[in-house]
Amino acid sequence: MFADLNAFIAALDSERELARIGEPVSPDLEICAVTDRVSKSPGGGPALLFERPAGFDMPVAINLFGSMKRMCMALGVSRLDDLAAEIETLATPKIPSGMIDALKMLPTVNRLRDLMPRTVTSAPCQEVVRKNGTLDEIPILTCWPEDGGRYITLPLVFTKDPETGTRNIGTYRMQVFDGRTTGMHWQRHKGGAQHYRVAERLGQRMPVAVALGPDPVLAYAATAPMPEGLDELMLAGFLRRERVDLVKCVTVDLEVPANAQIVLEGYVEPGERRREGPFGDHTGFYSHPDDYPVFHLTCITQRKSPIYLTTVVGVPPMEDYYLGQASARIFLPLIRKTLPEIVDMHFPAAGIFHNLVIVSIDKRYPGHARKIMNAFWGLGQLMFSKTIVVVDRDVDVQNEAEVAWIVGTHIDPERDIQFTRGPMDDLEDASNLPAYGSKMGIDATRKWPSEGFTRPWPARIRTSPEAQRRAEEIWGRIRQGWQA
Ligand SMILES: Cc1cc2nc3c(=O)[nH]c(=O)nc-3n(C[C@H](O)[C@H](O)[C@H](O)COP(=O)(O)O)c2cc1C
Ligand SMILES: [Mn+2]
Repeated sequence: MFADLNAFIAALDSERELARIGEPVSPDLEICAVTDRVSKSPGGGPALLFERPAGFDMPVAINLFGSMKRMCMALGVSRLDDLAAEIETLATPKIPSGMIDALKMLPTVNRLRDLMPRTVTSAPCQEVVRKNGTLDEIPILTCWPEDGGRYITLPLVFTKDPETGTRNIGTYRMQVFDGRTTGMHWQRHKGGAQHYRVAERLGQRMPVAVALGPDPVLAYAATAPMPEGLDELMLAGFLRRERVDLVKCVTVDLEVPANAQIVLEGYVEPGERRREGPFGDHTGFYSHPDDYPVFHLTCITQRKSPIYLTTVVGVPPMEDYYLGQASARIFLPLIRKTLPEIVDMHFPAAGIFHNLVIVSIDKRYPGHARKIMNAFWGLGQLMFSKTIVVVDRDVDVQNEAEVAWIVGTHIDPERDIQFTRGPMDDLEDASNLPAYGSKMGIDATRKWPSEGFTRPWPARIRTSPEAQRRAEEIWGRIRQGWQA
C-alpha cells in the first residue's frame, strides 16, 4: 500500500497513469476546465499533476481517483469486488475448530489490529509549522465561473463529539473567505454537523483539523458513508492493511494523519454562520448560497514541499463518480448483512448517487421489492435515494440499457410505483422544501399471482444452448472476414 500521496503519484507515473503539465495553468477556472475535459475522455482520462499552477510554487494533483483502474490502485486491489470478499470474511468470522483453523485466522486477526490508529510523535505533515500561515499560499481552485470564490474541494475534516470524544472524518468543501477563514459545508445529515450541533448546545467552541493530501486510502475513507459513530480510520486501517499513523495537532486538541501534505488547524464558533456558495456542484448545477458555519484557522502545518491534492465536481461523470463506485462495492457486503436478498446494486453516473439506485434481489415473497425500497430509505445515506429501481436477480444492474429495457417492459406504472416522503440530500433542487421531499420506488420485478397479477408472465427470448454455441462459432468467422 502507499505510504503517502507521493508514493501513489510515483506509482501512477510508472503505470503511465499520470500526465504532468509543465506549462503554467491558472488555478482560476483553467485547471478545472482542463480536468473536466480530461474526465470526459473515455475511461476518465489520466491523473493530472499541474507542476506550475500560475502564481504558486506548489503543484496541484487532481483526477487521481478518476478511473476504475486508478481507484483500484488507490485501494491496492485489481478489482473492487476483491475488497468486498475481504470485508465479507471480516464481517462473518468463522469460529476456529482446531489449531490449524485458528492459525489460518491469523491474517484476519492482524487486520483487526490495523483498525486501530497509532499515535506518533514526529510527522511529515509537521515539517514546517506556520502559526501565521495563510491560505493564500495554497493554489486553491476557483472551479466554475459563477462560484462564490475559491473552494478546498477534497479536505478531510476531523472533529470529535464534544461530549463523547468520538471522532469523525468527512469530506466537506470549504469556501475561502479570506486567508484565515473559510466556510464549513457539512450538510445537516453529516457527522461533522452532528458534532457541531452538540457543541452549539453546550455553547462551546469546537476544534477542527483539516488534512489535505493524505495517502489515497485515507482520502477515499473520508468520503465513505460510514455509519455514525464508526471511525473512518477503522475503515482506512483495514483497507490499507496497516494502522493509520496520527500525530497531535500543534494548536488544537485533535490528531491528524502524519502522512498528510498540509494540515489546517482551527475551530468553529457556536452560533456563527456565513453565506456560503454558490458552487458548481456534483449535481451538474450550481448549488444555491446558504448559511454555514465558519472555520477559523489557527495554524498551518505542512511538509517542506507539499503537493496540493484536490478535485473538481460538475456535470457527471467526474472523479467523484469513481469514489462513489468504491463505496458501492465496499458497502454492499455490509448491507447484505441485514438484507441478504440483495444480489447487486448500481449507482449510474448520471444519477449522481442519490437520484438513482438500481438493486437486484432474490425475490422471495410478495411485496419484497417494496421491502427493499423501505429498507434503503431507512439506511444511512441511502435514505437520500430519490429513485430506487428494484429488479429480479437475473437482471444485470450494471448494464443500464438492460435495466431500462426491463423497467419498460415490467412495470404497470400505477401499480408498481411507490411514493414516499422523507429527508432529501441537501443538494436536492427539485423538492418544494430544502432537505425534505418525495421519493419514488419502481418495482420492476416479475409480478406474482400472490401480488394480484394473474396473467401469465411472458418468457424472455433466448435461443437453445446448442444454437448459441453455433452462433458464437459462426459469428467468430463472420467477424474475421468482415474486419479483414
Ligand atoms: C469531492 C467530494 C466533495 C464533497 N463535499 C461535501 C460537502 O461539501 N458537504 C457534505 O456534507 N458532504 C460532501 N461530500 C460527501 C461526504 O463526504 C460524504 O457524505 C461522507 O460520507 C460524509 O461523511 P460523514 O458521514 O462522516 O459525515 C463530498 C464528497 C466528495 C467525494
Ligand atoms: Mn462519519
